[in-house]
Amino acid sequence: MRLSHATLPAGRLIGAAAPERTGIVHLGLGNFHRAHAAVYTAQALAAEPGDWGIVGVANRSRRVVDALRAQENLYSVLELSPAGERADVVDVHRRTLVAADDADEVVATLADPAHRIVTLTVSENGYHRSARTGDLDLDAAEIRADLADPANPRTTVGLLARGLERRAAAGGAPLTILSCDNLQSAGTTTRNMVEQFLAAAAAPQEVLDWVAASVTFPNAMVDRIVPGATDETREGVRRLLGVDDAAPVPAEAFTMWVIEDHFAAGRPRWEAAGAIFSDEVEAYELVKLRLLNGSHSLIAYLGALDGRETIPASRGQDFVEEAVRAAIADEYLPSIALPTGFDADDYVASLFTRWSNHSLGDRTSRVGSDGSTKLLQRVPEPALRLLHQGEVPQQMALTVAAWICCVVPPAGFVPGPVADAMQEPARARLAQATAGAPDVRGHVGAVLHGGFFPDELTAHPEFVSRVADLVEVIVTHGVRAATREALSA
Ligand code: CS2
Repeated sequence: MRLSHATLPAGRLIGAAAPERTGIVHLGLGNFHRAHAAVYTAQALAAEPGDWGIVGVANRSRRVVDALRAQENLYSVLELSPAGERADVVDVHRRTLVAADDADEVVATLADPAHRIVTLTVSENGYHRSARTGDLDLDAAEIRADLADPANPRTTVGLLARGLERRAAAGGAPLTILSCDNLQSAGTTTRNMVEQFLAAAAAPQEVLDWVAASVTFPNAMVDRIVPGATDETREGVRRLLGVDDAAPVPAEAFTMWVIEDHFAAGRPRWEAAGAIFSDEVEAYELVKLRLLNGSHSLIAYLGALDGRETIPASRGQDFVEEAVRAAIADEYLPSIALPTGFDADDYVASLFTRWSNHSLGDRTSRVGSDGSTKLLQRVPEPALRLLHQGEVPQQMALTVAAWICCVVPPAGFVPGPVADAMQEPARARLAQATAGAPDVRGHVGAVLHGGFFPDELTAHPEFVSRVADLVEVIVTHGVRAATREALSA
């Protein structure tokens, strides 16, 4: 029996018997959005009805859009924890689109003054930020294509910029663009990318002035571990709700959203759903990006090289736990000015519990995917802080070394099936950069000097050389030996 309003069991619906009006356009209809901001919005609407339904825009894939359309835009979130499981159905999407199929409709939707907030979950990779300079990557083929063809933007930054141009021309109703990705200074970064695109597109000065005056880009910290759906997710929903859901999302119970209250045209009462409005968002972002995400990358790459398929299985290895504890205590935590009243010990303890969630079974290959853009948000800044003090960040060097061994292994090294399952959009460029490297050290140098990391970081030979040492140990003696070496340095 397919999921629909008529078939779902009573009491399991989150949302409001809402009007079909939509105040929010969301770009990136993936799992994270559906288990995070969409749930907060549905709960906020249940607490205080309003015009905040969501137009959900998938980047390329029709799969989720087709599935949602076939089930009245409903889907379930299957919460998995050692304490048990529960499923709820989210009713907040009113319309869905696929950007790649209908860019013009997406641009028109962004320009429509009925829409007052645009939320984004397009992943670190979706912002086209240069690894070397931190500015918009004007050399990226997709950005060049969007600049050349204003009528048919394909990138998120291009869609936003063209949507803003059209909105300005249509009277310039104020708008909030709220990034919900794991980016440092997520709002400010998004503003920079969009403004740099508009400048490169030679947008009229009035448009740039209007964006500066009437479009806000609040920073935000987002947090919930959301793996990919599997057959077990669908079976779990069937068992708990008695319906077939073609677009369910598994998630942990924990969820957190800290947002700057800087909205140009109103917002849902997300605090009714537990969101925190704060002036210290950038501190929360750093806590999350470094303690959780930075450690997560280390768990993923060490675990993959040790043959561990899941995050809990990797985290359960003593050598991984020791490396992560050292990374947090010696390298990440000292780099952060904590938010007022924030208890770091409690937070770290809760992270180890969350990473131990075998019921959720989050995969090392998921967390290890897209490392070329994720690591940039997690490693360079805290690493530079230590390098400036004359110290070499051992665990961060290990993170980068293990990433290299997973996604661009030196000749003759076989990282294994878990690493092979990691998606890495830069794989081809990485292979090209390292082709012909004479030895392991040359291979590592080619990656680190190949434009994949900020120049400021790779200008430190002691860092580059430490990464090379650790890659050499991984390929000759294995990842456990390399971790022992990084821990004893
Ligand atoms: C993970 C995140 O994919 C990753 O690299 O670290 O998706 C992580 O699960 C979330 O940020 C948790 O909020």
